[in-house]
Amino acid sequence: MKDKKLEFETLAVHAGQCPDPSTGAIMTPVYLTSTYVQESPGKHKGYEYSRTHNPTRKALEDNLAALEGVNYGLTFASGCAAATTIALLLRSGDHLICSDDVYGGTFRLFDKVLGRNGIEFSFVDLTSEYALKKAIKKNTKMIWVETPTNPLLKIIDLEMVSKMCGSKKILVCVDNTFMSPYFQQPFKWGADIICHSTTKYLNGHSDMVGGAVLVDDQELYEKIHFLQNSMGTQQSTFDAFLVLRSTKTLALRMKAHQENAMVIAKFLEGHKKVERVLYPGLKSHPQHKLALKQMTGFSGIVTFFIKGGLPSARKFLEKVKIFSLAESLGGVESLVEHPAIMTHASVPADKRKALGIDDNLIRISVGIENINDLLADLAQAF
Ligand code: P1T
Repeated sequence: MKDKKLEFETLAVHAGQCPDPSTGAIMTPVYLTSTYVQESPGKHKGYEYSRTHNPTRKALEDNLAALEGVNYGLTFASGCAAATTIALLLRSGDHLICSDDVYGGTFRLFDKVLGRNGIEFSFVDLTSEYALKKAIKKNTKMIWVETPTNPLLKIIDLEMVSKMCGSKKILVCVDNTFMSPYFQQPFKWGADIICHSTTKYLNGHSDMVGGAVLVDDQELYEKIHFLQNSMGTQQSTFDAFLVLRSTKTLALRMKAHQENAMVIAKFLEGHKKVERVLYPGLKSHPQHKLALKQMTGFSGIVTFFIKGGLPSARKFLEKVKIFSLAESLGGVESLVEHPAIMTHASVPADKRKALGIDDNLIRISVGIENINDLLADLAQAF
């Protein structure tokens, strides 16, 4: 659904949904059904089997498409299921260029699963226009951009990447998980495909796992839907309902995440036990200006290097009380984690070292609790 007349907050509450025609129920029902009765063979109401289509999932898909400003949405069992399905647009012998700093599970999927089945992958520092240009080959079919990257929060210039790839018919896929469409809409900068781990900000309540793909082009949508239906990578109906409920408060939550994250980033920047802070909203971030250009906010993830190496990081992570030591991000509760041992353990140690995912690196997902409690918790953990 593309409705340019309505503002983001209004679309978040209403897009893709209307009161149930039979009861007036304001919330889209959870259509827990695997099949749909047909009047005559092939004569049905648009739904045949729930792997292919489901009304609850459809409401969420239309809602997310409206929020990203495109025509089509698809939802998946997880962010990784979404990535798998997109990457399988490529065939054996095709080449995909991926940002060098990405979620460890995305790296593992490309390097250890799809890479072993004939698709060629290069992991490149896409903050460098020169590096991207050099990496493009005759068989390059897709660029995979995570921006900000996980966990180092590098910003990749979406306009630069899209301009370079557009003329060469290379698809640009942007993983928009860290920003959510509230703070970044990659289609505005020329991306072809957007994906999300809806497990994170879109759902925001840490009670499900899911993924989404948003595209504007009908042919591309049909190709991805064909793959989804063939492989069975679709989102479960109940989990789709949970995300649909959650996007209604996305704007409110994102504002709260960002407000707290900015205070925490500044607190960390001034703390004597902190070596360096990475947060796109800080003037000290190497790409702060680019962040201001392509994002409308900075979201809630803050990364920092603690003084004293792994022992010091371990001590800090064991001492937090309100922050929970856990993988994932984007929920209303504050989380903290150690990328080298947790989310990015599947990235080989030498690659982590080259990227700068050091043993004293800590990643925080700032929740929406009261900022004074969060600051007090961090202060006591140091
Ligand atoms: O966990 P899943 O829903 O399959 O999503 C994978 C994924 C995709 N893209 C990004 C940017 C992600 O951060 C993730 C998952 N990330 C974590 C679990 C994490 O703690 O970083």
